Amino acid sequence: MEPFPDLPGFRYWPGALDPAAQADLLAEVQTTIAAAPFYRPVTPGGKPFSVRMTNLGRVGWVSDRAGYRYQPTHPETGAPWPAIPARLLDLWNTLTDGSAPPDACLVNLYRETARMGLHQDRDEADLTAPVVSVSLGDTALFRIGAAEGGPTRSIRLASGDVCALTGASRLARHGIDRLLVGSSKLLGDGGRINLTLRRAT
Ligand code: MD3
Ligand code: FE
Repeated sequence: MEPFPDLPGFRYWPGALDPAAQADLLAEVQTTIAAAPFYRPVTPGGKPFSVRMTNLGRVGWVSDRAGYRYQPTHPETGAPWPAIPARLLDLWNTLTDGSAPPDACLVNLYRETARMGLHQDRDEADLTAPVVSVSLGDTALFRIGAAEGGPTRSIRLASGDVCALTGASRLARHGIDRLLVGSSKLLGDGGRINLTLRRAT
């Protein structure tokens, strides 16, 4: 569950969700985000992300020319984000035993050429609160290394895999190099959805 001694606090449960649980979760997320369509954020420098995004929860992570932040409404529709489904809150409770509940769930959609450069997640108020990530659909080549820099390693995140970033790994540098296109049939149109549960405020 803590597979890498050089990344203390990185917890990984391959296959945590069986295929039926993956399909149920995906269906609920798709129904829920009908009210909060995927959109393509831009970096503060104005460059569009290749990943499309939406959010669930009291606040959601957004990026635009004004910077990165959490806000209570969808940047294009102005509507509040839909609630985080109970099954995701249950998963958080099971895996983080007793950590205060998440108030944000970023939903990332990767089509075949989408990627995410190496970065740290530091827009949350309490950087000691864990992050929980759930992968659905095509396998991704995930890259992660220590907060201080130095070597990185590549990990395949497949559909149904869950990881939690706690302790020192919470500030790890990480990104998505690419998808293994066609590796899963879960998403009808192909690609990958990643859900990250966070305590943002
Ligand atoms: C390591 N998402 O949304 S999930 C992100 O697959 C993000 O969409 C990737 O990086 C994705 O910020 C990676 C795994 C993950 C999520 C959060 C982390 C790894 C993390 C926070 C700290 C360290
Ligand atoms: Fe991240």
